Amino acid sequence: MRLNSPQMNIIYKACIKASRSLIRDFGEIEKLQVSSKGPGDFVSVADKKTEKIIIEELLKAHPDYGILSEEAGEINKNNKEKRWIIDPIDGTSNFLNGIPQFAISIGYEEKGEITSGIIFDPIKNEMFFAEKGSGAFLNNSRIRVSNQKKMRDSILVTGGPRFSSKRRSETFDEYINISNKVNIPIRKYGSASLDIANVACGRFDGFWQWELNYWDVAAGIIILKEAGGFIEFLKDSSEKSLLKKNTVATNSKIHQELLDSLIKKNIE
Ligand code: 2AM
Ligand code: CA
Repeated sequence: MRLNSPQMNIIYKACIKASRSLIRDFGEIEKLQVSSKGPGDFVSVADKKTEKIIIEELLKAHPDYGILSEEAGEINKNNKEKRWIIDPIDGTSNFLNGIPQFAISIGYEEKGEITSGIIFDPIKNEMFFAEKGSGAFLNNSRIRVSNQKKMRDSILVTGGPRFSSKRRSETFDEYINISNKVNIPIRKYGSASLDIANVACGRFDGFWQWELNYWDVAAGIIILKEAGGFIEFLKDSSEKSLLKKNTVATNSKIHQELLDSLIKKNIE
């Protein structure tokens, strides 16, 4: 790995260790899909197992650091100065269906700011990582966002509208509006962290998705920033809170144009 700080080493080791068990579990999914019980329970066990390995490994290095993780919630709650933000399997539905598009995402936050992060796709063996001031990398290579300046020539990615969301109709309108406007290709890959990582390395030019959780985006924040991109969280006027991350992440050049194209109703 090209970054060698103690903090990167800790999250790198935790990530690699957890990925071994995750890859094994993914190999079992196919068999489970034909069983009558289905893979649902198995996946939630895999999720918790991966998370346990990550947390154990991290706490071994710093037992007093805070943790916010999708399944386990908060650990060492009082330590808000130094904490890790973890998503053990981002892209759970893909994992559940045997679709190889999911990642482990670990961000490290100091005094409220993410300063290092890893997003690891264990199936493609692609590790995206970055540290504040040191650039962003994919495996051994430095990465940068695309140079695309116009949205009409862009390729975008989104989680799209979620049917459970009260924002469903708005997000659906946005989706249709943007794709119809100038026939911009929009992809829907099902893992928010990998979507952001793929903007960071220039495969996509922009990403948006409403109501994500902090663990979906934490590592992506630093990876995208260090790759020269721009990530922004829009406030929802009904919630007045930044707890749910209404996320727009781009190569920075198409940022304003994408923002303008999203329906701004309900967004301050
Ligand atoms: P997950 O796989 O860890 O649940 C899918 O559109 C992306 O959005 C995934 O990264 C998924 O993370 C994330 N997401 C966050 N909250 C979600 C929710 N309530 N329902 C579906 N996907 C959600
Ligand atoms: Ca997630």
